Amino acid sequence: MQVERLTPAIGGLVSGIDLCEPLTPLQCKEIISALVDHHVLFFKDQPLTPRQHRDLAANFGALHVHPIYPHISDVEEIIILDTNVDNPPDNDSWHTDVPFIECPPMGCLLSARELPPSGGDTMWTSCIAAYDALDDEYKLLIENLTAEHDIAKAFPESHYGKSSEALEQLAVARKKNPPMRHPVVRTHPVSGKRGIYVNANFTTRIIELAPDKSDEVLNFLTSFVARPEFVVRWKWKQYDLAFWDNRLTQHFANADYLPHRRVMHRATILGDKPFR
Ligand SMILES: O=C(O)CCC(=O)C(=O)O
Ligand SMILES: [Fe+2]
Repeated sequence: MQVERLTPAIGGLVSGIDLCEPLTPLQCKEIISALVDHHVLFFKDQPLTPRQHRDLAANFGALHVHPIYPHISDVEEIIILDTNVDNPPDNDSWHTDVPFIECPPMGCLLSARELPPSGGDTMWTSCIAAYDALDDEYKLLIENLTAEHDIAKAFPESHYGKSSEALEQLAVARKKNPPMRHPVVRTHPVSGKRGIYVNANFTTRIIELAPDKSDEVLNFLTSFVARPEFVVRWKWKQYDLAFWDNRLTQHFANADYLPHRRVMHRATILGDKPFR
């Protein structure tokens, strides 16, 4: 397996490995080590079936079943993101996945199934590189803060509650997933590096700060992480697979391709409880 660095901050293009075949323990170790180093890995031409996709992800931990997104009928761990004129894309804002649970995902494996003729690129940013670039005074200011993450902010009724069944599912998901608190700055459990762990989609407030100050800090941090020098942008081909470290990255899916359709499959690997 070889890894080509795509930018100084983030991104590795992996070659020399067939993910449709079962992985050896050594290959799993090499992938995790490359992931921790590069934050997001890209593998070209990996035509996985949903079961192969699930089994591949299961090498790296227990899998999450999403409370709202639809899944493959007999493979509940594989989310289907099928966006088109009737289901417009809404992942065009910077976020980390599933921060509303106590032990948010360590990583996600996203497979491109059907793509528009152009557009639909995805970007990832390194929240470690962003944290490193803050000045010391700002690092001190945010060091011991705690933020709240709310599923209701990212999955509003206006988009996800369009039928009575959908509304009911949303109500159940919200009840099961009340707002969750995590440190604003978390330490990566493998590399020991620190990074910013608030995002525009899910984070509602910083509990130690007055509302105005909380908004100010959140607005600053959630726009700072999107600076181009922390970002890698991927132009998908069918059956490309991205594996991102969801602990200290955020991603943004460009929503520039309607009226064309775009279909992606995602497996979500559970992680540890964030710590300072
Ligand atoms: O469709 C994409 O490129 C990414 C969507 C997304 O945010 C996700 O799969 O978590
Ligand atoms: Fe996402």
